[in-house]
Amino acid sequence: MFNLILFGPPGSGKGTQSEMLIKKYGLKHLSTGDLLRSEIATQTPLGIEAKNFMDKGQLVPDEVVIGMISSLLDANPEAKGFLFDGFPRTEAQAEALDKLLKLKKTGIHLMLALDVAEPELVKRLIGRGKTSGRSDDVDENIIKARIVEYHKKTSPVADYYMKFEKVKHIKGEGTVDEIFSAIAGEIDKKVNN
Ligand code: B4P
Repeated sequence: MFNLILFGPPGSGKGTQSEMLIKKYGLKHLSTGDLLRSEIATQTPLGIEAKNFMDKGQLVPDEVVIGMISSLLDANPEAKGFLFDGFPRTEAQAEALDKLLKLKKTGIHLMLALDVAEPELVKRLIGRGKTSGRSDDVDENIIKARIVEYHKKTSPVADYYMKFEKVKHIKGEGTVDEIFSAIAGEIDKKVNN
């Protein structure tokens, strides 16, 4: 099994790169952002609760996202590995993920952290907001709140995995293909080691 975390601030390209990675490596894609948006679209109680947080640029409570990931790990026993996109986003989520994977006698093999400067993040998200219909992408104040939330709660997650020497930084600015080839290079090094 090969389990990968794609990490980075909002708009760093996690979703974009994940689409290409799952095709190349056949990993099961688990994007908490996509899962939450699908709960919102079908107006489930979980989606209605999550929307309140997402529309303000805040993280959804840990127990909600950990529960979603736990059910999906159980529902995919045949997966040859998982690509975690946008999860874990807090230290509590990272600790819970480690426990869940340990129960399955596996763990995280690599975290790839996409580094992108803040003005570029804001530019990309405002650009996406013009076409995506995502309510968290249209207002610059909400975008900035998401970036503040990232620095406060999410960036410590990289320090958590750094302790286990699992983190590689990738320059997240450049063309999508250039970034993809840097990411694939790190995965191939790890898999062939
Ligand atoms: P997510 O859905 O995870 O999305 P994101 O961080 O906004 O974007 P991503 O990094 O995937 O960017 P993308 O590739 O799309 O989170 C949304 C919200 O859900 C969070 O704010 C939070 O409220 C909630 N949530 C999700 N997971 C959670 C968790 N675990 N715990 C609690 N709450 C959680 O790229 C963005 C744009 O840039 C696109 O338009 C793309 O085309 C463009 N782009 C990509 N690569 C580019 C490049 N190289 N050059 C130029 N543009 C590029």
